[in-house]
Amino acid sequence: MLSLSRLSGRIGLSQALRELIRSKPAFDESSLGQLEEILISADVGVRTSSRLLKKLSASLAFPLKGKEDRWEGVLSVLREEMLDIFSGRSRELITNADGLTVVLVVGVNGVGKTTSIGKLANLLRGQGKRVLLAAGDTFRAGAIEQLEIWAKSAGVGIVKQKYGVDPSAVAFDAVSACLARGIDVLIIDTAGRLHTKVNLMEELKKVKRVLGKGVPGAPHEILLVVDATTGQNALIQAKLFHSAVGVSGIALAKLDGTAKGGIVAAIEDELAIPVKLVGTGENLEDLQSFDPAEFVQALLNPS
Ligand SMILES: Nc1nc2c(ncn2[C@@H]2O[C@H](COP(=O)(O)OP(=O)(O)OP(=O)(O)O)[C@@H](O)[C@H]2O)c(=O)[nH]1
Ligand SMILES: [Mg+2]
Repeated sequence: MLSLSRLSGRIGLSQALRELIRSKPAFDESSLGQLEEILISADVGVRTSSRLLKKLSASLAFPLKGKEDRWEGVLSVLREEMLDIFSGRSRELITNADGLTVVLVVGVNGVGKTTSIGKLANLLRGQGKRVLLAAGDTFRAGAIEQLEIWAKSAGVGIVKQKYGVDPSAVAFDAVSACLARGIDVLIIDTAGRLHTKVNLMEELKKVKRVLGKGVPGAPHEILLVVDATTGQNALIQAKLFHSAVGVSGIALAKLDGTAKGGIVAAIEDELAIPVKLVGTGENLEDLQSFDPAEFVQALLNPS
């Protein structure tokens, strides 16, 4: 598994920082603009980059004098502000203390929902939880079989119906099955949908309503999967899914496939939705809890 700290050498921001520092060891006012460019090209986003830059300008008095390690000072201000962006949000999966926890997984096509569900089921089962998956994607050919393969690999059960069935019927059945079998966590797969398609968003709202009728407070977690390689587009998806169904956590898939990764900071800064899980590969074990300290270190580590 690729750990977050091992990502550091591959993240564009840290590479670009290294080059900038090498070419220009003294930090001056023009370095601010160069830094901003680097942040934006690493997907940190315009708004969040300007927040970081503002903080930096406010804490540095130009011209900087004396110190040999001025970049160190700059980086420590950046790290601190970046950590502040991630502070104050719980990254634990929300669980239902009174019984069955229901996790609804949503997102646009192909971002990594089904794969992340398989990995999450494995993670939870490893923690001793009894997990069941529901094949709520009754639309895409092969989706049910794909989830069955993941269920088998993770060693958990699955509830499925035929293709074309209303996903909220699958969700309702799955809840009944979980209650009958004393399951701890139900994870529901859904079909990929464009965040701009109103009728498909309505379908998700219906799944949510039906779940709430089956178990009080369900779905306890609405996990939006976004693809780290799509950059700023992930931000738009998160905004629209959040306004439609209320996203409680983000799983950032394919972080291994991008040299950027700054999108995590943009999502948290602009939307205040916690990134809870990070996918770093296609295998069962390639999912980890998101650790902001480790991530910021990887992002802003020029050595
Ligand atoms: N490298 C890498 N690939 C991933 C990761 N997560 C998912 N994938 C790959 O992304 C592709 C799509 O994954 P799926 O899990 O089928 O995505 P989905 O969102 O369920 O897709 P739809 O159901 O069609 O909307 C597959 O080829 C996965 O192997 C990841 O963290 N890293
Ligand atoms: Mg899928």
